[in-house]
Amino acid sequence: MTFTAKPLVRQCRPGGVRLGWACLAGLLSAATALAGDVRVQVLSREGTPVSGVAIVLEAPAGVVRPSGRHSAKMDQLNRRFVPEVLVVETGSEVEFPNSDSVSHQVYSFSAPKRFQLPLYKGVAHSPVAFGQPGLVVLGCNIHDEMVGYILVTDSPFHGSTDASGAAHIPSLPAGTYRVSAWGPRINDGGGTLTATLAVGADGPQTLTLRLLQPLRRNPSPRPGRIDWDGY
Ligand SMILES: [Cu+2]
Repeated sequence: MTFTAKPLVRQCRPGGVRLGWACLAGLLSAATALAGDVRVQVLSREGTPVSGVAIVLEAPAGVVRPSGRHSAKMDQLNRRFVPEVLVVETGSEVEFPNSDSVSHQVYSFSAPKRFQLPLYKGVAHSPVAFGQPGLVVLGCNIHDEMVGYILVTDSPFHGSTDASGAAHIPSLPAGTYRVSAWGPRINDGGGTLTATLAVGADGPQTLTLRLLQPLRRNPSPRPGRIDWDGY
């Protein structure tokens, strides 16, 4: 069946970044997943998969929510954050191992979580807890080109798109969900696409989000300017 996504909501203002109305075309179809599973696929304007897009499904009122505090990992490899975009539930802890041969000094000046990890290699620091929802923009004080993102969400129903442009969110209770898709190279809607998705008891479903605007060449936002004095 055909599903047309509408720019319904203004939401996802992570890290104080104001994101606008979404504009997208959506297609909902049957897929070969388990009942209650949702697959969200993000395609570029040209139809190629878009990886590293954070997908969050906000549950309707009354849905029983599983506990979602977890441990996660944001690695550093080849002078990049891996993954570039990580989605965790509020209250989760994230490790920041450095798998490079060079040292990194990781920091965030984003409002939901300000922290810095003094220059290190390997596993030198304790995991960092993320207790407030929003977008945390990561930088390295040594390598200005490094940028990574941690989207902290109150929703336990989330994922990020893989190399095929797809995110798989399993075991959703039936109901109507608000879907948001954020990516650092998405131009549409200021970076966030939104849609509503009805998940039925009978239904594994795929929601395909096709971008209307070309992708940005460089990820945005960038880490905030840093001032180590007094930090
Ligand atoms: Cu670095």
